Parts: sequence; C-alpha cells; structure tokens
Amino acid sequence: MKIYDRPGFPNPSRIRIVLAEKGLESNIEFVPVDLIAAEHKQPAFLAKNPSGVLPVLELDDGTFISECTAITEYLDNLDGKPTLTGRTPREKALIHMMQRRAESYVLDPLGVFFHHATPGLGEALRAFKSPNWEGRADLGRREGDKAKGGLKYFDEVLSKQPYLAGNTFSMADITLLAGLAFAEALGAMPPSLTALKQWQERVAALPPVKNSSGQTFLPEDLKRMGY
Ligand SMILES: N[C@@H](CCC(=O)N[C@@H](CS)C(=O)NCC(=O)O)C(=O)O
Repeated sequence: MKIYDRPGFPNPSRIRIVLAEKGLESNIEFVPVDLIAAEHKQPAFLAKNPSGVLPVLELDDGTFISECTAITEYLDNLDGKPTLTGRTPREKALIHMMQRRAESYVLDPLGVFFHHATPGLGEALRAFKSPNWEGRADLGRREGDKAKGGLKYFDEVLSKQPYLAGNTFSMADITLLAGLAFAEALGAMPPSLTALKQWQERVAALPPVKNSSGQTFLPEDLKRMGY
C-alpha cells in the first residue's frame, strides 16, 4: 500500500496516527506530494483524487481511496478488529457523528481560514483558491470564528466525558486533535478551554499518537512560511 501525503499537515497526520494504532506503518510506502508547488492540483494527482487534497491511500490492486474517514474505515477493519471506528451499531454511529462535527465545526473551517484569510501555502496555490475575489478574506475570517465556536463546543463536551464519542479513544478524537493542532499553529485558539487542553495532553500521551511518524503538528512548511 502507498500513502500520498505531506508529513505534519493536519489531515495526513490523522492517517499517520491510524497507521500507528493498527501497527501498519512498516507496510506502507509514503509518497510525498509538494503542496507548496501545487502538485496536488495537477492532472497526475487529480487522477488519483479529483478533490485535489491529501492524503490518498493506494491499494496494491491500484484502487485509490481518499477522505480520511474512508481511509480510516479501511485500515481499521483490515484485521477484522476495529478499534477506532466502533464495533457496535451504536458505537459506529456516535463516532461518525462526532467525527463529522470535528471536521465541519473545526478542521474544515480552519482550512478555509488558512487558505483565504492568511497567505496560505503561497503563490503557486493561489490560482486554485479564488485569487481575485475580494470577499475571500472576510469568508476566511468568518470560518476562523466558526472554528473558534467549534472548539468551545468541544471544550463543553469534554468537560463531561473523557473522549468525543464517550469512554473510548476513536477516529473522532483523532480528527479533533488535528484540528486543535492546526488552530494552535495558526494562532486561532480561543483562551481558557481547560477541558479541551486537558484532553489534548491525555490524548497526546496515548501510544498511537505518541508513536506516530511525521506528525509533529508543526509542519516545517508552515514554519518556513513564517507561521
Ligand atoms: N476531507 C479531506 C480533507 C483533506 C485536506 O483538506 N487536506 C489538506 C492537507 S491537511 C490539503 O490537501 N490541502 C490542500 C489544498 O487545500 O489545496 C479528508 O478527510 O481527507
């Protein structure tokens, strides 16, 4: 199997944690994709994932799977013993519900904030991100505010239960962890979210998170660009 990714970026990091949890890292060939050069918007990559985003999993039979949730479902169920996506119908439903909230309340809006209200990944990508539309910075800032509201919502949730979907670490926690790290890297964290910060410390110490490769959550690319 191959994973097309960029170490340290939020969504690729989600899959690195899944691979560590499932003990699959040594079975994978990592293929780096140059986001700064907009390699992911060129025909060769769009043939793998028409959405033009990372990560993408390529199976040995040539099948391409994109979207972190789909990749996680695949990897988590390969051994018939899912640990991140739920075992019972109730667990599966709660995990998917909270995972989607973590994406749509935090991680996705931060992506819009990053690409529209900040210099994002620079010149080469600008052509693919509405370069001449004057309302883009407003849209970006609104989405940044939405992400802050989402983080406050999760602080409230985590003041009542240990993990997003209840008592067990799951795919939903991985999504929020990536979103939280992205918010911190962009300086978009609301203050005083005590339960969320305590959860972050606890989750960061879990073996799949601690041992996953290339997920510093401080992408070298962002540091180079002055974030
Ligand atoms: N919903 C997608 C999101 C993927 C995504 O946005 N990936 C980012 C990297 S963290 C990306 O490739 N961004 C490039 C761009 O927006 O041009 C997933 O779950 O895989």
